[in-house]
Amino acid sequence: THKFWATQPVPQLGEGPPAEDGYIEPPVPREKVRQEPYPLPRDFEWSTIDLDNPNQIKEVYDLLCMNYVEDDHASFRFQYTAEFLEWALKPPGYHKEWHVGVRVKSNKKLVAFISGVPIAIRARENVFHASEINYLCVHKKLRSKRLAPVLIKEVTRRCHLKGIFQAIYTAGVVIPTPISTCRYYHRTINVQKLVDVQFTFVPRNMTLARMIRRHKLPTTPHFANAGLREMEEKDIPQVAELYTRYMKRFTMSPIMTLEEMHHQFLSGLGVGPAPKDWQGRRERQVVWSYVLENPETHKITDFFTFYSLPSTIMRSPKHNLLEAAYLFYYASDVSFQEGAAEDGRLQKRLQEIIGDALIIASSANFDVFNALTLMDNLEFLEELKFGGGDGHLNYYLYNWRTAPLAGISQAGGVP
Ligand code: YNC
Ligand code: MG
Repeated sequence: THKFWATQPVPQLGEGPPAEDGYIEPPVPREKVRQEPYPLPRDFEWSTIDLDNPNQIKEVYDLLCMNYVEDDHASFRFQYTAEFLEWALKPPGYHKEWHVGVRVKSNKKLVAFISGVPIAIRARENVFHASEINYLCVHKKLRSKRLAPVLIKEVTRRCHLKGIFQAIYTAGVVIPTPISTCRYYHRTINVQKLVDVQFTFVPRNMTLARMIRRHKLPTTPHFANAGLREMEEKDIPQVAELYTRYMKRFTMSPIMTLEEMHHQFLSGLGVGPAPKDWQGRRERQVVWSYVLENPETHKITDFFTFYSLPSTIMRSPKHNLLEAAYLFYYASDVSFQEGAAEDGRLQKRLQEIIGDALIIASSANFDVFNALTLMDNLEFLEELKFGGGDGHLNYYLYNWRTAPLAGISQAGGVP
């Protein structure tokens, strides 16, 4: 039983599919929304975090770095970088009021956080404005005191004040009620390191040397001399068109404006010159975005993106940072060709472009490349030697009823 979630406008577990898609609670006019923040236990106070202030970004970074999501074995913990948080939490139209902190009154130490950013979502045939809720975190010393429900209610109140009554969020835990559940897949790049830190193991019928050979990647992408290049400002209109059309393949996807695409794909590129001959990476680079431009027509036919999200390695004497890349959005115009999804043409192209993403990630010294079982990922995961992991990610909608969704896109910005 879920004492808190039973009180919330979400489908309850085992409820069965609704007769019709739509909200659970109707929207409320601004003046009817609760005007005062929810009460906190007496030693704590609310604090809206100013992410334009590097000191405050650092405070969020420190909180998450020590207290955020770990794997089931407490071996790895996400280490979102300051530049990642800036990218994720300041998209076009963001509200600073949705960056909600809790501090200890006496010494002002930040001990909890939750955030929302605006997003437009299409779920089946409905489009609605929502908030994407992420980075819910309570300091390890304050766990199991029912602080999380207070944070959730407070961010909900602040969304309501902006006229937003729906939300999307993901979590490893199962609560009422997932609309979709995806599994993490991992493509080993640095075999030796991943074995050293016990992220992966040498299977019984294998040797380390064979495993290294099996995962070896070329140093130059397949499309290196056939129109592959970094995405640029001028590509955004074509990328947007490709994105919007490709996303129709899925039951749910974010709807992005040109400005939002620009933010998602081209901010967070880091500093310094682009890597030469596909080797290395920029300093503080968060997102990698590439297009395939037809050399004759100059049309953008494909694009793919991935982002960097390292994890702290908690129990290795040799290494303390796992450099992980995560597949983000991609699209191919091959999917618009009659019959291409059925006769293998789309599959082949996806294997080629995501294969190039792996090569670029490897040249940028990532240790592992992760992807979820969403979008068209099942078309290439096996062929490209990804292996299923033990992590799952559940997708949720707040105050929106719809039957479980098979075949979703990336649900928003980032997990
Ligand atoms: C979770 N991840 O079930 P019941 S994901 C939602 N998402 O309630 P307490 C969660 N609810 O079951 P703790 C949740 N985890 O009794 C727990 N809950 O109804 C529920 N971990 O609260 C739980 N970050 O304060 C239970 O638990 C109640 O002290 C228990 O705190 C939980 O960002 C947490 O995994 C997660 O920092 C803060 O364990 C803490 O354990 C922690 O006693 C490590 O809470 C980091 C971590 C979660 C990452 C994420 C998405 C969050 C979505 C929240 C829901 C948003 C709803 C939409 C709001 C906007 C609406 C509009 C408009
Ligand atoms: Mg608590």
